[in-house]
Amino acid sequence: MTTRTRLAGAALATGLMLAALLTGCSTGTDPAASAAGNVVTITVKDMSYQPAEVTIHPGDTVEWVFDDGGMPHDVSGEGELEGVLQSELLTEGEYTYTFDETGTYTYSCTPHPMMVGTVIVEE
Ligand SMILES: [Cu+2]
Repeated sequence: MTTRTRLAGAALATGLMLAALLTGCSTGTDPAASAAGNVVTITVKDMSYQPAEVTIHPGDTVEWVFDDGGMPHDVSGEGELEGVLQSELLTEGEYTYTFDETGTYTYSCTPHPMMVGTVIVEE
């Protein structure tokens, strides 16, 4: 075997390994999607949380994205999350909170008490 053919063989092997890695990667992300650690986005706009109710798994994170044309809102937890689930008053940007325990959690907007939302955390 000459040096040239050995190099060609190595390049081919590397290509096959890359292909195997890429294939393994794409199939590997699907199980991860159902595992804990997902991020669910709620948009805060039009004087409401959209969607107003989400169901997630323990370890998942909820991200509230504030986008209501300059109208300030917050996320203010009720019950056991009072003072824990608590964002600033925001006109833009986002607030995230990770729910580790199962349960049904409600929150509202401090200046607009009619704005309410629910996060259901279940296995
Ligand atoms: Cu509000």
